[in-house]
Amino acid sequence: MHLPRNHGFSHPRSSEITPEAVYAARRDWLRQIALAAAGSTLSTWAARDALATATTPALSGVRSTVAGAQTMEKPTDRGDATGYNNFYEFGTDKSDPAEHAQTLRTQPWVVTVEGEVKSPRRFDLDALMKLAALEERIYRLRCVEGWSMVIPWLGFSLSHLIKAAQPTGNAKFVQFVTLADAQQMPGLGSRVLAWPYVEALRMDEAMHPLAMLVFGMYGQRLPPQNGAPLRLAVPWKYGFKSAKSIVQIRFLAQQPVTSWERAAPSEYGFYSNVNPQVDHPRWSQASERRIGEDGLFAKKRPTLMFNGYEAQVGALYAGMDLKRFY
Ligand SMILES: Nc1nc2c(c(=O)[nH]1)N[C@H]1C(S)=C(S)[C@@H](COP(=O)(O)O)O[C@H]1N2
Ligand SMILES: [Mo]
Repeated sequence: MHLPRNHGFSHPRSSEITPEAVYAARRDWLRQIALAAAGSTLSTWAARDALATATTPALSGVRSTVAGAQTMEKPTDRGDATGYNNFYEFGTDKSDPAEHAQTLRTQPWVVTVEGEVKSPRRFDLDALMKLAALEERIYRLRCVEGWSMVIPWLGFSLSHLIKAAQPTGNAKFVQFVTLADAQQMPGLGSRVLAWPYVEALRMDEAMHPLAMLVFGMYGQRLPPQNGAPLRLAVPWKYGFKSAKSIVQIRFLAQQPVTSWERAAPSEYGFYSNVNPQVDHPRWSQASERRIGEDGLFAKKRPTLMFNGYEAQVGALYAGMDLKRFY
């Protein structure tokens, strides 16, 4: 699993027990129950998912022409992408976010831009969404735990927001601070991470056109469990860099410590680039399971350097020792 050693929880271990296979079996079982209940109740996961899909506002974008933004792979089923999540503010089980995030209040939503900028600013969601034309991009997301998905995201390059923010010449890093509201987020009662969840990118990484600010997926606004109303998608890095439900963007002169580095510095580095040659201390990162390729017998896929985006982003790391800067 994703959790550091000695964190005080008893969790199933990584890859061997294929948590996604367990999840898939449970999901199929819940679908059976939902069918049996035949609409008489909304208490099952499948029925709730159907309702959530039906009530999430539509969103559309033009097909992105950014190089690398259109994998030809088949997108993961929406139900899997919205039912199997990591969003620890709502709990550490994969089903917790879908179950507990539905009450997240995303309106009004303000994002403050601070730190090394010409002048600090506040953006409401509408203002942010108007900074550039929305695009659809189909990116793989590779979780450090060994599973991956293919998701049609809606948003635009983070660089548009960075340009609007007018960082000063001192800005070398961008930090993303996410919502931490104990009233809405039951997971904040746990000490598994220090809240708020924070992530960061080096400035040139953040300016890369593939680094995406996301407002929607599958032709709709983001569901709460996927990080509504705005999150990152940084496709060449492990999933935990893609911070959800962002409320603050800070430009910094010094490299900040991220939540996962703080929790377990020997397991999670600042860069977190997908790299099949650098193992997690407790498991191999050489292969992955694609969610939806169900079952215990589904073949693992080899993990690609930079999650398959090496041609686009490799130059950002030229000359760096990626074993040291993991
Ligand atoms: N605020 C916040 N963002 C987060 C996380 C989290 O726990 N809290 N989990 C991360 C991890 S580990 C992954 S793999 C992705 C999962 O995104 P998805 O649920 O949309 O697939 O979100 C990332 N963003
Ligand atoms: Mo992850």
